[in-house]
Amino acid sequence: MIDFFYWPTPNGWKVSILLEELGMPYKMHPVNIGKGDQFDPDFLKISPNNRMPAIIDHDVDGDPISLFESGAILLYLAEKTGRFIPNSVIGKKEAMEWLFWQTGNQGPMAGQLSHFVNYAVGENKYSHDRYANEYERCLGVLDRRLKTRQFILGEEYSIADIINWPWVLIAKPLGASLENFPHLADWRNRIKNRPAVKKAVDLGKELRRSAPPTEEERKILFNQTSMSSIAERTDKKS
Ligand SMILES: N[C@@H](CCC(=O)N[C@@H](CS)C(=O)NCC(=O)O)C(=O)O
Repeated sequence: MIDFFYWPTPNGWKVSILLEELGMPYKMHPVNIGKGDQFDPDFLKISPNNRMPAIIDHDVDGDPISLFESGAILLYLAEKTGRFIPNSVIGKKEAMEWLFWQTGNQGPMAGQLSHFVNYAVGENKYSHDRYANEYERCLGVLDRRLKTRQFILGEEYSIADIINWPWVLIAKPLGASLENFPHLADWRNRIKNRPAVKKAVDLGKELRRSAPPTEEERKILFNQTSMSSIAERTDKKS
């Protein structure tokens, strides 16, 4: 059984999609990032960067093991089950390239863009444009890759698709259009129709915020330094 520490956002969906695709039993534990659950000392023990997703795998020889960072979790579960990852060295190399590309490029750019679209509306045009351009550039990278392929690694759906898809799903709310990226748009729809993906994106949808963030939420999410929230919350618990 997997303990799954989750909040319904694109980074959370990467792992919920793979768990659903694998049909692996899991128990979801909401990490309300707007309320500061990510700073709970017990959570920091498994996810030291105060970010979800994270998991604890109990189905191992010996003590349960914990993992943080979506790319590491996807790779671990795929290797463990031998599914959604190629067998060959070259195939794995390509999977790795697109996993690292997502966590080093598309993910951070989309995350920062989301900040300027949703939370710092109209406050800094230069920063907003910078992230919007970078996100759009990343959409172009994926579109070119998919021009001659059904999926990112070729004919087989894999963790390379699973990790890249959630931030493409929400292109429109991020202010981007897929009109100029027809191969990416087709790929987005192909994956969206998978039953496991539908179930995974619906996981915890009742938890999603329906109103703009409160001042408290802004403070927790956007004014983090090495000294602020973590120290404050750790002190309260100890
Ligand atoms: N590189 C991380 C990114 C995870 C991430 O940014 N998670 C966000 C939610 S989408 C989070 O937990 N934020 C909490 C915070 O900012 O304190 C991964 O791929 O797992």
